[in-house]
Amino acid sequence: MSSATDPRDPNYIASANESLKVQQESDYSMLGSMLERRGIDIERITQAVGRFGVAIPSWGVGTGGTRFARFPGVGEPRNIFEKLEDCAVIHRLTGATPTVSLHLPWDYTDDIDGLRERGLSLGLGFDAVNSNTFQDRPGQALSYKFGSITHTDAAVRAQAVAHNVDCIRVGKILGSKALTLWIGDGANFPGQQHTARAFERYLQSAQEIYAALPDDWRLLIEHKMYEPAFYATVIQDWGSSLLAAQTLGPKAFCLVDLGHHAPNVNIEMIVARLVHARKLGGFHFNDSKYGDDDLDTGSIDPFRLFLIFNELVDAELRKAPNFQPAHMLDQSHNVTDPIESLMSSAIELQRAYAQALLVDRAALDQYQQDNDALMAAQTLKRAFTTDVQPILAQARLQKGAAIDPIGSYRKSGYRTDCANRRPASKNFGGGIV
Ligand SMILES: [Mn+2]
Repeated sequence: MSSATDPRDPNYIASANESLKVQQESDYSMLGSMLERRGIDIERITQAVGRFGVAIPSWGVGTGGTRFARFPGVGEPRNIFEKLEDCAVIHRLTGATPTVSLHLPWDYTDDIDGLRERGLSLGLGFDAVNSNTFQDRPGQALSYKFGSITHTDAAVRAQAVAHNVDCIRVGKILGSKALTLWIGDGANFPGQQHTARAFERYLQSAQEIYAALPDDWRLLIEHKMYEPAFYATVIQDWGSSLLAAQTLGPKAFCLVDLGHHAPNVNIEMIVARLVHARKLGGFHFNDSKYGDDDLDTGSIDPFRLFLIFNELVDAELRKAPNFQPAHMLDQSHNVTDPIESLMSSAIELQRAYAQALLVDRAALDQYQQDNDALMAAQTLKRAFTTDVQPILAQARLQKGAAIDPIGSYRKSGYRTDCANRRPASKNFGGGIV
């Protein structure tokens, strides 16, 4: 496409920002005055927001689906190289998504070096590699129908371990520093699986994967309450995840996918406990109403997202040991343009972060000390209800990203351009995790 309409072109973004700049400066200055009266330096918050980054899941740029159907959009990326192109658009417009999280085998290519180079040339790095032993690949020797690294058959376990070790190999070439391990293993019926032995087999297999990790890598253990196993899963909750991480060693951490809990579970409390245990490895951000809905981050319960970030900022400020959580999105986009959903989600994370930075922590401490429940809650609400939009836009403007990412993207015609040069493929793989 021509550089005049290419959303990846700095000149395009600069010209899209031109008409919005005056209003933005005015809004930012007004918010700056309001925050100053609360003893907050707006520029400090803007700088912190500008440093915040979240990884785009490679599978997120394609339309997802449900177990009923998938309704593909136009101009969808057909391979990992095209997915990177879309990720670059998201990053150029938001300035918030510098890395991509790959999923193997969906993203396998014979040209891993070329992939790294392509990422570099687009200004993208590679975050955690996600292994997949929850489905069979064509031509695969043994099936994962009854489990992978916890399977009763040692040969199936060995095959699944080997796949994870191969993910580490690919990740090393790309510059990744983490492997995310989520398994679909579990049982659909009471009695189907010996629950204790299945967990022991998990630890044994995970130990083999752990042994293949380079010293500067992390193993991120992702728990999930149910699905695809509907009675019990082997790594069902943060307790199982923490037990596994503590058993495996210092490179093993727990990953919290917001959708992988029962409704109403207090996720911010789980985050606080994992910070305490020095085992919070990272997040898969999304939102949900009923289960693992994989809806856009912040679309259903932005207050919960804020409360999670409140714990993260608290840990950051008190310099909690081993605290370097990875931020990744993990969503399925069924009715929206995935690029728009991912941009909006990255911005929602920055919003929650900015709001959490606004919490008057000295006041909160005192209210907690005095058992003043009402004022403690009000202190959080005051931060949460502050409209930080001008801060988010300013952070983007300072980085050469778009004041209005979605508006600028729509005007660019990027999707139409993709539709012309990426004819629909019938072979586009899965997108639900
Ligand atoms: Mn996940």
